[in-house]
Amino acid sequence: MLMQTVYTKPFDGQRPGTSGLRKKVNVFQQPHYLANFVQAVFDSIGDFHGQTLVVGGDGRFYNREAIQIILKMAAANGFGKVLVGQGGILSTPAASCVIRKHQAYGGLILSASHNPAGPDEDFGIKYNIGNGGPAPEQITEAMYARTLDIDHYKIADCDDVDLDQTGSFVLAGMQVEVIDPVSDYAALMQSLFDFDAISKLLASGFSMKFDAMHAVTGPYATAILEGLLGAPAGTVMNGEPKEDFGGGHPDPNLTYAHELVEIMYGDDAPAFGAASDGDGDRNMILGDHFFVTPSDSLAVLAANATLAPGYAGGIAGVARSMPTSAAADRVAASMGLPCFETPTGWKFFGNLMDAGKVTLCGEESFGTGSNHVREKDGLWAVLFWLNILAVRNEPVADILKKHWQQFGRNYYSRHDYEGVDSVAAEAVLEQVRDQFATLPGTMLAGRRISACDDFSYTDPVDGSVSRNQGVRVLFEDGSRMIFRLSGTGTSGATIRLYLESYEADSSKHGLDAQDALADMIVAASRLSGLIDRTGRDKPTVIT
Ligand code: VG1
Ligand code: CO
Repeated sequence: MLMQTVYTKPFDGQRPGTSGLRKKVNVFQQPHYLANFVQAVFDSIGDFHGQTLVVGGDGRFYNREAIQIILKMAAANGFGKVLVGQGGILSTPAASCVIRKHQAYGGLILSASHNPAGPDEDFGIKYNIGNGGPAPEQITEAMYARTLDIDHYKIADCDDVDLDQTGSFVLAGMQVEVIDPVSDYAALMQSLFDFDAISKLLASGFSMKFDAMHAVTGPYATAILEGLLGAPAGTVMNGEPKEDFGGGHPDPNLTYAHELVEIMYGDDAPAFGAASDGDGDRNMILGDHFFVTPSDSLAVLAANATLAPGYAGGIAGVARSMPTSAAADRVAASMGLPCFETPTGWKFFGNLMDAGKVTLCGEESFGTGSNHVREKDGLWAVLFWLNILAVRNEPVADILKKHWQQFGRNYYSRHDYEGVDSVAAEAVLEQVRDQFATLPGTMLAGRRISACDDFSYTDPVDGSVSRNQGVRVLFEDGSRMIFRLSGTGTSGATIRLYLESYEADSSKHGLDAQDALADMIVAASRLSGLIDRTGRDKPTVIT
């Protein structure tokens, strides 16, 4: 078999963002573009000779072509074996599960998560290390450095492989195993949750809907919810993965999952509704006419963790990304557990989990997970909620109301301004930074400012430091205003404004979050000059 060395030139802009390298499909389709990046990954991850690589993606347009290139490059670069999901499919959490279970050296996941898919939309790739989690910043920075001076890559000159039949074969001297993408993951879920109790709940007339949004969770949700747990056919909506995600935007929030939202807020609404994103790592949880914020969901899971068999022995601690509300902190404090605050992105949780410091992690961006894998996990969160509902036998809304009575309510909202001019977006953050010296001690939105900073994180395990992770205005009463630029977009800039206000008084827990935060919202846009600088008078998406 012929191994080729292809001479190439560097491409600009191959720096991985919050979650891998994401670009428009036509950028990836340029000759050598993907191969350059893959070679830069292989050149940055150490000695993997003879080891196993896991490969799979969310099924979006260009997934299959990308996998063919990666398989041939893995063979030429000396991997001993590749495990690839049938049809090229592996959800992000399933890829993490497979890496861990089969002790792979690492994995390449092809996804741009919830970003739209199709020939004119987005594609993405990220590398996960042997613990199953996203490569930490030192490694992604090494990959980026390598993309800047790369001059050749190695690839096997051979035919494409058939990804649609499970089984093993040899490709250019390397073993390839096409695996069922669901079975390892489903077995892991069965080991964590009480499937008998959930089956009984579902058989008792309890109604639910799961919206896979035409993305990767369709086969997983159908096999687990309708197959193993016996939920009626039709429980899973939009369960057929499509290369363009049905033309939709598979981001499980109140704006983009509107089909599910209409059902959950309509007549005869089911008791429980949930959705996941393009690559299966996000989740949205809804009750009958009730929305659970992701920050609250993490707090509820932490407070009720011992109700699920996989966590019956208790949890070691909790971690949340900095912009995520402090609702989980209150639960951790009451349970005497540590709570860590990390920068945005799942890669910062891996060290904490590996060191046994935390069991549950979450982000305000509809991400929740645990140390069962090293990624956030959409279906895992749905099953955890179902397990809690099966034990507590109460409506979702009642569980939240009781939670707030016990811990207080952290009113929370995120306002996204998408597709903003990059210079204007930087200027918004700079305007807030410019006031850091004078703001502390002054009043804003009826609250006294205690401190302002650019969030910086020192990893407690390896001591690495990540700076400039969000501009924060912190208040004495625990309220917060945070300005941050997205690291996952592919065109223009996205400003994320995160707002939080704590309310202990249970007579005031029934407000709409936008009403409860109205004064903070006005104050934040004045403080930052957001409207003038961006020309936008309202956010693109509110979650
Ligand atoms: C966003 C979210 C972040 C999440 C990341 C990847 O990043 O805010 O919390 O970890 O997406 O999620 P950013 O930099 O755009 O704010 V996923 O489901 O897109 O892999
Ligand atoms: Co995702």
